[in-house]
Amino acid sequence: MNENWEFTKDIYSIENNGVRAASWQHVALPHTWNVADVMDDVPGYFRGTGTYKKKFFPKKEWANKEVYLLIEGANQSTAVYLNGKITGTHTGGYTAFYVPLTQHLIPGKQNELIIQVDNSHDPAIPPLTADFTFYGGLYRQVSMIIADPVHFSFNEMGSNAVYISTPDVSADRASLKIKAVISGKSISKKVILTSRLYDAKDKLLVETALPVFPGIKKDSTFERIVQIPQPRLWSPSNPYLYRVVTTISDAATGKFLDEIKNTVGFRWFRFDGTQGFFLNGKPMKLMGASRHQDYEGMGNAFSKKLARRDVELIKEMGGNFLRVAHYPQDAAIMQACDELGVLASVEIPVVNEITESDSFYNNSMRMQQEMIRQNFNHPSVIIWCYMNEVLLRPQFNEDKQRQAQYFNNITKLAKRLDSLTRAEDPSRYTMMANHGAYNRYRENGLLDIPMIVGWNLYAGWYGADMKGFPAFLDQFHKDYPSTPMLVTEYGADADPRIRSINPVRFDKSIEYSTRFHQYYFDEMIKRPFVGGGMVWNLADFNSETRNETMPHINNKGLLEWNRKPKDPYYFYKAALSEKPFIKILGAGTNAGIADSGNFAHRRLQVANNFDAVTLFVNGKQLERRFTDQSIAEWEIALKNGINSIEAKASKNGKTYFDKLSVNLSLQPALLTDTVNRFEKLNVLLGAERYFTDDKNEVWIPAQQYEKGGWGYIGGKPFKLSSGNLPYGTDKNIRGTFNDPIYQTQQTGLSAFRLDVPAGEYEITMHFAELIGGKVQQLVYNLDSSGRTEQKVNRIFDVLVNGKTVFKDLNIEQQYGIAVALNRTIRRNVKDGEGIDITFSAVEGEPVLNALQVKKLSNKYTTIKK
Ligand code: GCB
Repeated sequence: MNENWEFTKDIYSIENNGVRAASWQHVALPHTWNVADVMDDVPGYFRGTGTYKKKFFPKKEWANKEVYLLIEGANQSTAVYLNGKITGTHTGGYTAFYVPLTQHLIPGKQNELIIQVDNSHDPAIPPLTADFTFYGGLYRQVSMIIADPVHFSFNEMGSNAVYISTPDVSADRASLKIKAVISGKSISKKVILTSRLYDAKDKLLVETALPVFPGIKKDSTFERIVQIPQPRLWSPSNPYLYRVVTTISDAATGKFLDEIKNTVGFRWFRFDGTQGFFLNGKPMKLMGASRHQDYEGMGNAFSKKLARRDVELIKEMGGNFLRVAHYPQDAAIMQACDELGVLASVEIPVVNEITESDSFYNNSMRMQQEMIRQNFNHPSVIIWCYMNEVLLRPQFNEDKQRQAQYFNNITKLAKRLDSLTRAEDPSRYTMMANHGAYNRYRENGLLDIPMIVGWNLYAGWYGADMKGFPAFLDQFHKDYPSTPMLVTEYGADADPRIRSINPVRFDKSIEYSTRFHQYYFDEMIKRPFVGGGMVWNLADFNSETRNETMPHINNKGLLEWNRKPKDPYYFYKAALSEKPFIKILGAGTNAGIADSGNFAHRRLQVANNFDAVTLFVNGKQLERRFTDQSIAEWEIALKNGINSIEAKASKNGKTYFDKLSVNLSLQPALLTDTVNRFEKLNVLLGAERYFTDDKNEVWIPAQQYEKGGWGYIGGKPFKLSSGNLPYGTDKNIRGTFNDPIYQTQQTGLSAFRLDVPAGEYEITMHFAELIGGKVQQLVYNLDSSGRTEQKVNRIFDVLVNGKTVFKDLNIEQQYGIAVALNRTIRRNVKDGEGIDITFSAVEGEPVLNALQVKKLSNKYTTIKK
């Protein structure tokens, strides 16, 4: 049912026969209506009702059947109408559900299906707030099921009504429990319920048959336990899957009525407070990442194949764990985990806060139950989680008594969810993922409820110092020595366009993030009591309310939004993969400033799992370096143009290598240099990072002017007085995708001078007013503390070689706050004249955010030797 739908966001009323829907658009499923508006500069995205409409032609024979729709995911409230009559509703955006159609179906005629999906904020439905986008739409597959009147139940919370468990598993024997729920308005005939177990080669191992007699209650449960000697065990290194096929057939005629196929894996596991995790009796550190269902250009609506690719990427990295966060995801993800051997936890989206209402409680409980039943048969799943950072946004801060009651209500809900989970599935562990406010969770009793305590830890990112991470782990373990723990999140933003030679926290550079991951990984490996760690996040993802260098995107991914690996991904591959691996990391940046010998210097890292690596730069062999924390490092010198880099290492007599070619555009230190002639320069003022823009231009940090060179004269880098940013702002700059060009600035400069040789030049100045206005309060934005910034008075003139370019420029008044402004001019420059951009204040301090200078021709050139 995925093709040929009509869709509208216009108001469409079923009762009034579709009155007012003005425009319909032809769409195919999966579909979301928020692909574009989550990326624009206008805050917010469409959160309302979308209507989907489809005509279909049920066959005449269906008159004797029961017909259902299976909707695998619709965010977040759904109502289904068939031929104008309501036939089903569902609440919650992340679990599948069946909708009965039989009652209003007209076989042998054209029927019309209308599905209305609403993604508006609803205080009764989790998630209420979160650091991800609540895309609306019918964003997973929809199918129609035509069933015999006697069938496996459709009333099992979206599950397939056959539950497989393995109550006892050892290397010698395993028990297999098959529980099936059979339905049928009236089972008027005797039927046979059969289950068959096949091995991976399709050999039938066990068959059970159970007669079911007429007159049983609707939705009756039947159970069978069988014993399997010497089972082949399921594990990440050998994800061996058996198959269980359960059928209903007519006892008299043998006619087949319904069939459900499941896979089954035999494994046993346990978590231990001091020794971590054990699978099939052997210790195993769980290492992997969390995943959001979100993809560049597609939002949450994409194919099962692409979903599966994410699990493959974890596997290729050497990971053995996926935290399916913060909500249940496409069935293809869980299937891939089973097949590829990736252990998993799954959770419901109770994130940040709760609503103290029965409806919120009930929705949460039902979501948890739907999640468990729908994912019950996956051997990869070992943990059910039900809350993430639920104390992040404590309500009632002004009324401590009321707040205590609110906390108490959270604890109550946690207890109910935990008991429900243990009752639904005694074979798995329960978990909550908490943020670093240790005492708040402890005092509210939340550390005593789940079987595993998960911690989302960001010391060295949101918290000042990375050392806070091991300190936190040790403290918790000291206080709760027998409680198993996982590091359910850790990560640092890495904007793939930003590089740094001296990385610092919050510069958003890839280099800082790689260092962060090396440190965290090492600290977890050192501590057996840490069951494992899940990087936040596998891939960059959309969070519409975020600002920062890449507005609307959380850049903590090991992969970019389109799944291109970043350096930290390769670090993990080196650290985790058992196969030999060697990879030269991004080589920093493709731009640099020459030293007197016409080379640019930088650090080069090679991720690898060898003891030592030899490096060749432009054919010259450098010193062999030992690998430390999966990375070997050198200081290298690169020349202008193409540089070839090769890294080599050997193991057991075999040599492995990786090659990288870096096309460096080298900036002469002296602009009069006749070897590296000045061609162009892109400079970020007030920044210490390198940035590659959407035209593939590389921007380098500014420097102070020295004779014969280039740079600013006077002023200082813009720095917010509050917050943690090393420089610049995290405001979204309107009118550009290249926010980092505008987010930093030199304030109070008197000039920017370039001692370029004679010629014709194009000069582009970039400005943005960075101060003023109300800054939105977002926990996740690095520096947006909900403050209102006082406007600054700033009026200045800009002259280039004595000629006025801006007179009385008042950026805020003329263009607005955080709006990109650029101006391009051309100038003929005489020999010895250079380019002199001067700033003179009328009021306040002049500013410059970025500058581009490009040589167009050598018109006035008189080259001096
Ligand atoms: C967290 C949240 C997650 C955020 C992440 C971040 O602790 O659980 O939803 O995306 O931090 O990047 O800030």
